[in-house]
Amino acid sequence: MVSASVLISFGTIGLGPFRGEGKMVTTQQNKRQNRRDFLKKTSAVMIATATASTILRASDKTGKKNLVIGTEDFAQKKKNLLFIMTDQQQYKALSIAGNTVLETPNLDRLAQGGAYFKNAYTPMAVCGPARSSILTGMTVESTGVNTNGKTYFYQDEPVMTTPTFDEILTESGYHCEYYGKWHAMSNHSDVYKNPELESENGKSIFEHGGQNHVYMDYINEQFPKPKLKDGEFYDTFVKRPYRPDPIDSYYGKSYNDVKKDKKKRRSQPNLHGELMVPAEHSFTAYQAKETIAAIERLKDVPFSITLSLHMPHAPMTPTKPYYGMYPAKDMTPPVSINDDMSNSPYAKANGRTGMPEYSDPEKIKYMISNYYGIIKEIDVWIGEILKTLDKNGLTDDTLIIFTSDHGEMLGAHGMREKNVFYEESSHIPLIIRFPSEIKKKTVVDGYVSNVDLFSTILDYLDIEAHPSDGTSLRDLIEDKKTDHGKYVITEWDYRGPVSPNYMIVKDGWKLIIPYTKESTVINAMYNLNEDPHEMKNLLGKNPNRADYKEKAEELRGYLLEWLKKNNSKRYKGVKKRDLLKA
Ligand SMILES: [Ca+2]
Repeated sequence: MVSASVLISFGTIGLGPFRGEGKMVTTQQNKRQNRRDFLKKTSAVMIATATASTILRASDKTGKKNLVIGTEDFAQKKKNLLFIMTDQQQYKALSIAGNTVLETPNLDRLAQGGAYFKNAYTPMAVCGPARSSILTGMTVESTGVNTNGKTYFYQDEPVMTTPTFDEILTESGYHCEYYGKWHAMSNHSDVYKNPELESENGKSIFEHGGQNHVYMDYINEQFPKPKLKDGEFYDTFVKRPYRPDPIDSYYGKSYNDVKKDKKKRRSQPNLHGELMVPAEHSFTAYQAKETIAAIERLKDVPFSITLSLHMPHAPMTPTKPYYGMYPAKDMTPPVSINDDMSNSPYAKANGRTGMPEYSDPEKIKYMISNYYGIIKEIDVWIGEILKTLDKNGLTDDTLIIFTSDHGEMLGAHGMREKNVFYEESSHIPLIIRFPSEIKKKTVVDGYVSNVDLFSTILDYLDIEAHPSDGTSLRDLIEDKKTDHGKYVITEWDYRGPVSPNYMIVKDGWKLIIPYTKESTVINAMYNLNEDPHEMKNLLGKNPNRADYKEKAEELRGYLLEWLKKNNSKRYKGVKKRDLLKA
């Protein structure tokens, strides 16, 4: 255990600072003011922690300030955490997962040096809810973060009211830094001690778009905005030129053609093509370099560093050499791209009916090519990060977790993005390496959720267990006899029972249902062992659905067990649902 001298009461940490502060504040300015007030309040807590023991300090980049980076007692422990999360990486987008096109040798090496999870799923297939659950080890129903809107400075009701793993690690003497996308409640971010916490325009890296502002400061200095050449447009994300691919609606158009289109907002998922930025200055390169610098700077103190990469989330605009590295003509469209969806609860999901380019087998090849290029770039940078740990003698004692918040449909069922229970969206990569404690080449078949990561981190770093809805993955990693891993549940509660709300997978069977008796959303069950592309719904309108009642009831039984364990208010609705309803 950690020296008692560095422990203080949890007190205010983790509880919404805005609770009981009266009516909702809506303007950005007021939100910022609230954030600053909160930071002032909590800095008093930090000082109380720091004076409790002999303090280790380091200089920041400029050498101007002293950063409190831990205590002497604690530094002896030398167990670190490096948490790497990509955004929107589907399970199959790794060569170790059997992808025969995309090559990810560094991620494969990471997996072979520890535990590789074949059946890891997101808590909920969208950013904010997934990230809030990962950080706190709580289900989506427990955090209350069931939409992306309930993040950053949300104040309508208390959400995400329990501490994150980094808040607990900070209490235990760890130095925590965070690089990349946040997308959770900002009141949990004051534990991070990055040398730079704001962009030049005063945006915190923990507010909406914060990391992008910091990157813009960087790229404006390194690679000023060039003039457009013929056939190029500005990427609305990094404000640099890109050349669209045939899947992009600007393909083959001139700047004058699209000028009148200006009112039509083109968001990140609409952009596909080659980004005209040198590879060494890409967003991924920038975020990876920040992380490498943090490792170098913190090598002598117990650290928790998170690298939360924006990619391979849209825009699908890799730079050269990653653009074209996997030529579009050689890509294979997903088997389910032309699924007729006649018996799917997702017939209209993700605006698929209005976006025919994602069910076009020729056009989707460009998206796959770019997606793979972007992941190849990530893999190269993971290699650089692993080298940095090796070089500094940190490999054995650094727990590395690599995962993604959710997947990407990439044309499966004629869809892009996530938000659904199909494998491409809900099944994610998970690798855990810790050479001093986890055997090489461990493969875990059990079903797990990223809700389990919180307990796993505390367990491997020898921090006292803390209440959560998850369970440490150590039992599965060490192949202990356990019920853990028998099944996994993913939630979806964005707009109530107008879409399926629960997914349970057990023994390759997947049940997908809404959480009320009344919902008109059709039930679905897929046998992934025989139907891996989820094209044959055995329930819903299937005339033989009664043949599958027993299997569907078995899965619902386990779902009810899980809901009961978590004191879910959805228990009764799920129990009453008619599984044979057409
Ligand atoms: Ca995401």
